[in-house]
Amino acid sequence: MRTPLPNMRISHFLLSFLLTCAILPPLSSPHPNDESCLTHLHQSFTNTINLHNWNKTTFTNPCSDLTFNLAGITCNNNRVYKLSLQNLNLAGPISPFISNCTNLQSLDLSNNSLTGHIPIELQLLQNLAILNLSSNLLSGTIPPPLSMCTYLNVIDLHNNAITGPIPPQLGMLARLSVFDVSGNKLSGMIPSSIGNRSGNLPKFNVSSFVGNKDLYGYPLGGMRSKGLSVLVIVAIGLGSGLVSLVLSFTVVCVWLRSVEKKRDGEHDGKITHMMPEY
Ligand SMILES: *[C@@H]1O[C@H](CO)[C@@H](O)[C@H](O)[C@H]1NC(C)=O
Ligand SMILES: *[C@@H]1O[C@H](CO)[C@@H](O)[C@H](O)[C@H]1NC(C)=O
Ligand SMILES: *[C@@H]1O[C@H](CO)[C@@H](O)[C@H](O)[C@H]1NC(C)=O
Ligand SMILES: *[C@@H]1O[C@H](CO)[C@@H](O)[C@H](O)[C@H]1NC(C)=O
Ligand SMILES: *[C@@H]1O[C@H](CO)[C@@H](O)[C@H](O)[C@H]1NC(C)=O
Ligand SMILES: CC(=O)N[C@H]1CO[C@H](CO)[C@@H](O)[C@@H]1O
Repeated sequence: MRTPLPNMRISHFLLSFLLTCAILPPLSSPHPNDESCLTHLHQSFTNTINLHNWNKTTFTNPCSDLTFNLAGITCNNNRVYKLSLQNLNLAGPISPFISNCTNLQSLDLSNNSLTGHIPIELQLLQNLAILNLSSNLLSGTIPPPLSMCTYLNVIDLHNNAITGPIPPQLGMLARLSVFDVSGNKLSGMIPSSIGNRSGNLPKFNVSSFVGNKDLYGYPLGGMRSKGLSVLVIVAIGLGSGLVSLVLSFTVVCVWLRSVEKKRDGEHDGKITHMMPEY
């Protein structure tokens, strides 16, 4: 009776193996949030010709080996963690459902033709470290709650049509090392939390802010604002008014004098004429 031992071992091993398989999730389980995220992104873009293999079937399991070649998508631990969709001629708005890609660390949609505003829902991406939306046609304002993404290292929004002020809250992002909002339509004073950062926080120079007509304050020039240009216009107006006043006064004076002289001359002549000759 020595044979049962190995048999028992084998059956024990088989049992535990089966148990493990039942308890652990399958190797590539699809994630409903990622599916929702990709489906809605795909729907909101109006030119998806360059999004190779982006279709309903692949969205259900974007991180499986079979659909490994989903354009621009990188996975980690079976979740979408990087979207690199630059230079793809994408148009249309950025879907707010982007926030369902909850493990996203890097979002690069740069150099496309995206329109609309920066979705405020980006604030829900708690792991977001890199945000590059540069060289698009985005308008609207920079959402202040972006400061909720505490891991943000990079905010690159250059070359868009973004309006409004720079939210001072963004200065709270301790890891922010690249900040570029050049070439937009931003206005108002650069908050010192961003323009003149204190302590060891990475500093941003002029190149981060240039090309925004109505933006002013350090490190851009001083009050290059509307207030000053209004003053200049008033000064020019007052100055030219004064000059024309002096000029017309002089002309009138000269004219009056010449008239007076003429009269005096006539008078003198008459007098001379009427003078009795001795
Ligand atoms: C989706 O793309 C995958 C990968 O290219 C392909 O195998 C599949 O047939 C496509 N499905 C549809 C519905 O187009
Ligand atoms: C932007 O994308 C276009 C193609 O759409 C490409 O020709 C150009 O080189 C890209 N620019 C940069 C700075 O990557
Ligand atoms: C953002 O994208 C643009 C265009 O693709 C690229 O030139 C730039 O270097 C990127 N910004 C950062 C901070 O990597
Ligand atoms: C920048 O900050 C420093 C220290 O907080 C301060 O002394 C300085 O006046 C500030 N510069 C400007 C231009 O605001
Ligand atoms: C501004 O800083 C960037 C790096 O953040 C650097 O490449 C660039 O040369 C600096 N520009 C000026 C004018 O100092
Ligand atoms: C499952 C899930 O997180 N759904 C969210 C996807 O994004 C939209 C827009 O932000 C939310 O409304 C959903 O709750």
